[in-house]
Amino acid sequence: LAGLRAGEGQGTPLYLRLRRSIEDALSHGVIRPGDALPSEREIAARTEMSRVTVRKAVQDLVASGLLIQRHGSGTFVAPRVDRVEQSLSRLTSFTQDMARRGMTAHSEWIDRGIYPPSPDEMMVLGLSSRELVARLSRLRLANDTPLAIERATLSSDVLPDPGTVTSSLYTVLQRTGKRPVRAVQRISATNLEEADAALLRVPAGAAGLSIERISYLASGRVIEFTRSIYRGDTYDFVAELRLAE
Ligand code: 16G
Repeated sequence: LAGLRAGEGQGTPLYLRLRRSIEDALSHGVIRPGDALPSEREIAARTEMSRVTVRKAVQDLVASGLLIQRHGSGTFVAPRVDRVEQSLSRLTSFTQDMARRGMTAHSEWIDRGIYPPSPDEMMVLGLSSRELVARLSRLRLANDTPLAIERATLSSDVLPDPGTVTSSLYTVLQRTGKRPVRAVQRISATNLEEADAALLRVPAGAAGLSIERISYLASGRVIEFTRSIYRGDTYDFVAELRLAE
């Protein structure tokens, strides 16, 4: 904490100077991921700033995801999420991907139900407006860290009761012989909107990867249309390339 005194910088609001000092302490490893921050009162005493100023600096850093607050136990430096490397040549499920890395996959449901299809769902899944779709929207977490938001749509013939999906969608599809064998995936850059950023616990506007996956059965029928948002700070997609003929 010795390095936490507000830095120089005439004209810069005090809370911003304190915020920068804390950011510097973080980037220089003076305080590390998982460390507890001293109490507001203690920081105020050591930096000779008011508690209001200290609170504002801390709240700013909480909002930007660098610090986290746990009720009753204080403020901590957010744990660092190691980047996840994801192969682009294998068709796997989130649960499988995480298990392979020794992590446990969890989902928090955003929505799970049967709906009339939207025009793009009709087009991609080859459905008419009289048919219905199953929508599964989930926040996907690994070891309690949110990594992605996935919004999957399947025809309701394929998944008449979305309630049967409690953990892995692909495991449920496997049981009914409808696990996809091929998929086309499009990845593009995006800046996270406020609501998605809040779910993923990153600052609004942070970098994200928007991924569209259309999955097929061996027969060529489209089985799944998924639109996902992955955190840009945790994912590396890796593809193996071979010399073109
Ligand atoms: C992957 C897929 C998603 C699929 C999910 C099933 C992307 C980019 N990829 O995350 O399309 O629905 O796996 O996972 O979204 P599960 O079997 O663990 O539910």
